[in-house]
Amino acid sequence: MRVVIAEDSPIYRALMKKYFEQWGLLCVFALDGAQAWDLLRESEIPTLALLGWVLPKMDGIELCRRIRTSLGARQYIYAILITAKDSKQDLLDAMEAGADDYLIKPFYAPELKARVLAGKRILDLQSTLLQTQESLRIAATHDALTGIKNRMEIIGVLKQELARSRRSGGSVGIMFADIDHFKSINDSMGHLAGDSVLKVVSGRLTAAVRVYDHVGRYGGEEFLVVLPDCDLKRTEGRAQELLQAVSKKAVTTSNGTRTVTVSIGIASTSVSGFVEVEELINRADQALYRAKENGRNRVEGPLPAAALEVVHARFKDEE
Ligand code: GH3
Ligand code: MG
Ligand code: MG
Repeated sequence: MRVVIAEDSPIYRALMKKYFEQWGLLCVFALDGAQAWDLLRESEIPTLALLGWVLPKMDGIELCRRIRTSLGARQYIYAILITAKDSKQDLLDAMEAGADDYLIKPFYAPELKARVLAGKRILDLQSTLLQTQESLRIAATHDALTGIKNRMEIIGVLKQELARSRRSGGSVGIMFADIDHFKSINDSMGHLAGDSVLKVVSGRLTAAVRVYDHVGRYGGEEFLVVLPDCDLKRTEGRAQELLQAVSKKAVTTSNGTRTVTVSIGIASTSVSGFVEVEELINRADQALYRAKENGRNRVEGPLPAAALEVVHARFKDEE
C-alpha cells in the first residue's frame, strides 16, 4: 500500500510525516490538488489518499470525484477527506463525491491511525480480490498442464491478429505443430512421461518464437502458433527453426529419454488473402496432414498453384 497525502499546510504535513514514520508507513506529499491528482493516477498500487478539502488548484472534493469517475476499478484508492468543515451536510457532500471516510481537524494521532487501519483493511481486501480475479482469468485462458494459452484463447488471439492485419494491411502467419508418434511415446514410456514431453515441447516452442508471437495448445499434442506480421516465407523460416528447437536435444522424462519431433503445417494471409479464422486454420491443418504423409519432422505449406492444378487434373481423370 502506498500513502499519498495532499496537504498545503506545512504544520499538518510535518505532523503527519511524523505519525506515519512512527507507524512504519512511507508516504508522499502533494502540496496542491493538481500534484495530488498526478500522484494518484500514476500508479496502480493500492493507495490510501489523505486529501485536504481546501487545496490550491483542485480541491479534495473534485479529487474524490475524479478518483471515482476517471480511474479504473483495478486501481482502487481509499480516500479520506481531512478538513475543518464539520457540518453533517459537509460530511454527506464528501461521501457523495466519493470519499470513503472523513476526518475533522484538529485530530489526534489515534483517530488518524484508526482511519488508516480501516482503509488498509479495505485495500488489502481489494488486492486479494484482484489477485483471485487474475488467477481465475489465467485458469480460464491457459492450459493447466503446459501453462500456455488454451484453445479458446489462441483462437481469440488469432481472431484479433486477423482483424488487426485487415486494418494495417500486414499479414498473419500460423503454424499447426503436431508431435510425431506421440501415442507411441505414451505407450512405451507411460502417460506421465507423455505429459512431461508435452510440457517440454510447449516450453521449447514458446522459447523459440519472438515475444510478440503466441503459442497455444490447440488440443492433445497439437499446438497452434500465431505469428503477427509474417508472410508465408517468414512463417516457413520460423517453422524450420521450431522444428530444430524441438528435436535438437532429446527430452528426458522420469521414465527415460527420447528424441521428439514435430510436423508443422503453415499458412499465411500473404497467400490466402483475408480469410476467416476457420479457413486459415483449415489450410494449416491440410498442410500438416501433408507433412505427416511426407515423412514427419518437416514443414509443409500451401500447395503451389501448379501442384494444385496437377491434383485437380488427377481428380478430373479419376471422375
Ligand atoms: P502422428 O505422428 O500421426 O501425429 O501420431 P500420434 O501418435 O502423435 O497421433 P495420435 O492422434 O494417434 O495420438 C495422439 C495421442 O496423444 C493420443 C492421446 O492419448 C495422446 N494425448 C492427448 N492428450 C494428452 C495428454 O494431455 N497427455 C498425454 N500423455 N497424452 C495425451
Ligand atoms: Mg494429433
Ligand atoms: Mg501426433
